[in-house]
Amino acid sequence: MAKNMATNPPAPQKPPVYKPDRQNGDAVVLERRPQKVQPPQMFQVVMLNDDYTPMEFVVVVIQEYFNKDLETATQIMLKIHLDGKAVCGVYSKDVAATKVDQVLEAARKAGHPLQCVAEPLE
Ligand code: TYC
Repeated sequence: MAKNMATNPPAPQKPPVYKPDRQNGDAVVLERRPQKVQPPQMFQVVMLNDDYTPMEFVVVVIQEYFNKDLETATQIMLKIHLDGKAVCGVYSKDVAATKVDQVLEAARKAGHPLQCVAEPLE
């Protein structure tokens, strides 16, 4: 059988690849840019003393909403009682606001005047 070169498809053409010629003044420059993303602002949730809320209630609230064990919660409660206030935890803005809402709602339901606030850090 005679060879028929016309039936063979042409070899696929590769596109030209651009290669920077570092010998010829072409340089690849990777710029170091200053970090633009700032860490989120943090808020401390501060609980305040009063003369009426029972100590046991404050300890339970600190355990429940600030994930502290009994001993740590008792120490924080006593610090509030003696100093007038103490930090229960540090969180992002939304989480801190939620903690404040949860504490105020639990106090309101139980009929205690317990107060707590979120304060920005820095
Ligand atoms: N001072 C309160 C009492 O003697 C106890 C107390 C502690 C209240 C901490 C509020 O955030 C508080 N019963």
